[in-house]
Amino acid sequence: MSDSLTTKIETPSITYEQPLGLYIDGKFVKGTEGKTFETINPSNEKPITSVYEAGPEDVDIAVKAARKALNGVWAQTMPSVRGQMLMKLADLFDEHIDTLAAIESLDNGKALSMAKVDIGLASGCLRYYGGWADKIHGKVIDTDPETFNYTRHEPVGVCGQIIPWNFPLLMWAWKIGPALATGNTVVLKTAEQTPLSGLYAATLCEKAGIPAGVVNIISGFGKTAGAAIASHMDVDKVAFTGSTVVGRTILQAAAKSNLKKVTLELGGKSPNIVFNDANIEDAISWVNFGIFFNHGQCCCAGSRIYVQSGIYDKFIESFKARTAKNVVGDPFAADTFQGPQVSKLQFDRIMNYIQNGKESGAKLETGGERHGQEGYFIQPTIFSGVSEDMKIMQEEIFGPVCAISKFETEDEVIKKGNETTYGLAAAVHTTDLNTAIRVSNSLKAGTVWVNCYNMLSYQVPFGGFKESGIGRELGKYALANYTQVKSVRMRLGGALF
Ligand code: TXE
Repeated sequence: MSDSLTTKIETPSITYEQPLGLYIDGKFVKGTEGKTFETINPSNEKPITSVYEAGPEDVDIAVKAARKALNGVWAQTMPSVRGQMLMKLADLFDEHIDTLAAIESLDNGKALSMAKVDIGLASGCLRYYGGWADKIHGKVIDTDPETFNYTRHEPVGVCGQIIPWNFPLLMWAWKIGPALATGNTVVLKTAEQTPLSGLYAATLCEKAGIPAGVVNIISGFGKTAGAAIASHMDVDKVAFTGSTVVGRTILQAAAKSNLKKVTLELGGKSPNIVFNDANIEDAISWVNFGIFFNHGQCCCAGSRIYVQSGIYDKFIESFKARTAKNVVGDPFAADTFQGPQVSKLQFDRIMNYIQNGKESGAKLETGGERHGQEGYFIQPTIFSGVSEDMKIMQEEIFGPVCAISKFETEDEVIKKGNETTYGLAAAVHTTDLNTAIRVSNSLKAGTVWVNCYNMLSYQVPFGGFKESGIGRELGKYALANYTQVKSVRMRLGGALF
C-alpha cells in the first residue's frame, strides 16, 4: 500500500477520500508497528484498499488518550455542549449521507438504498442522544430531617466498544451516542471486514468539534485489538455486539482483569409465528423482510417461521412467490434488495448450513445455491417441514436462509418458540388482539413484534433475554449502561451519640 494516511476511492456512485490510519487522540496515525490489512469488496472478491491495523500497544495508547480526555477536556465540557456536538455530528451524517452510504455498500455489500436508511437511523440515534445529554440527573431522597441525600449519575469512564460488520455505522452510532451523551470517552474497534465507514465517520467527529481523545476509532482484529480492549486494566466498561461465543470470552476477560462492566448484544434464532387468522399478504411481506433484510445478517432475523396448519400450504406458495421478487445483485443498482454476504468466511458458513439442511430431510422450497459466479451472493433460501432437532432450526445461520415448521395450537408454538438458548426477538402475526397479547407475553425475547418485523427505533430499547445478551441498547434504558449511580449523604445535624 502507499505510505499515505488517505487514499482516493472510486465507488459506482461517488469518489471520495478515505482515511486509512487509526484515529487516536484526534489524529490519524499509522500505529506502533505500521502494519496494515486489506478490506475486500464482497461484490467482486477483490481488495478495496488496506487500512492500518491496531495491536495491543495501540489499544493502550488509545486508552491513555481516552483517559486523559475523560479527566480533562471532557469533564470540563458542559452537558448541553456535549449534546450540541452530538447533534452537529448527526447533521454531518445527514450531509455526508451519499458518501457514508456508498462506503457501506462497497465494504459491506448492502444495497445502497438500505445503506441510506442505516445512515438516517444512525444520525437519528446521535441526535436523540444529543437531546439526552443535559437531561441526565439523579434524585433527592428523604430519609430523616438531619440528612440530605442525593444521587448523581456519573459516567462509567473509558468505554471500550467492539462492533460487528452487519450494520457498521448504525452500530457505531448506537455505541457512541449514549456513551458521549453521558460524559464517557470511547475506544471503538470496528469489525475487520468493514473498517472504512467508521474511519470516515471519525473525520466527522473532528468537524463536529468533539475534542481530541473523546472518540478513538481503531481498525483491527478480534483476537489482538479486541481482546486487548476486553482485558485492559484501565477500560471501565466494554460494550460488545457480535457472536455469542466471543461474548463469553469478553465476560471472561472482564472477570480476569478489572471486573469492567460488560454489556453484550449477541446472536439470535428468532421465531416468527403466523396464525391462521393473520392477514396473510401482510404477514408474508413482513416474514420476507424479517429474514431476507440485510441478506439475513441481522441478529434479530426471523429465521424460524412457524405457520399454523390451516394456512400452511397457501402460505408457502405465496411466500415463495414473494421471495422470487427480491432482487439479488449489485448493491449499487437502484432496484437491488439483497447484495452479497459480507465475506468468504460467512459465505462458506451459510453454504454449509444449506448443505446440512438439504441432507437433513427438510424440503428445499426455493434457492439453495450460490447466485452468480462472482461475489458472495446467495439465493434467498426457504426450507419447509423443518423439525425442531435439525441444525438449521437450532443454530444461527446469519444468511438468507429460513426454516419453516407447521404448528397446530397456541401452546405448542409458544413452547417451540421458546425452545432455544437465544432470546433476542420474536414476532406474532394475528388479527386477534387477545392472541397477540397472550403470545407476546409468553415469548421469552427482548423484543416481540406484532404484525410487523425488524421495526427498530432509537427511542425503543433493544437487547436480549437468555444467551442473546446482557443490558439494553437504545432509548432511555441505554443511559443506565453508561452511568454509575453515586449516593451522597450529608449529615445536617450534630454528632450521632
Ligand atoms: O463475529 P465475531 P463474526 C454472529 C453470526 C455470525 C457469527 C460470526 O452468527 O455468523 O457471529 O461472525 C470482534 N475479543 N454475529 O466472526 O467474531 C471482531 O473483531 C474481542 C452476530 O464476524 O463475534 C468484531 O469486531 N473482540 C452479530 C466483533 O468482535 C473480538 C453480529 C464481532 O465478531 C474477539 C456479527 C475477541 N476474542 C456476528 N473475537 C450480532 N449480534 O448482530 C472477535 N472479536
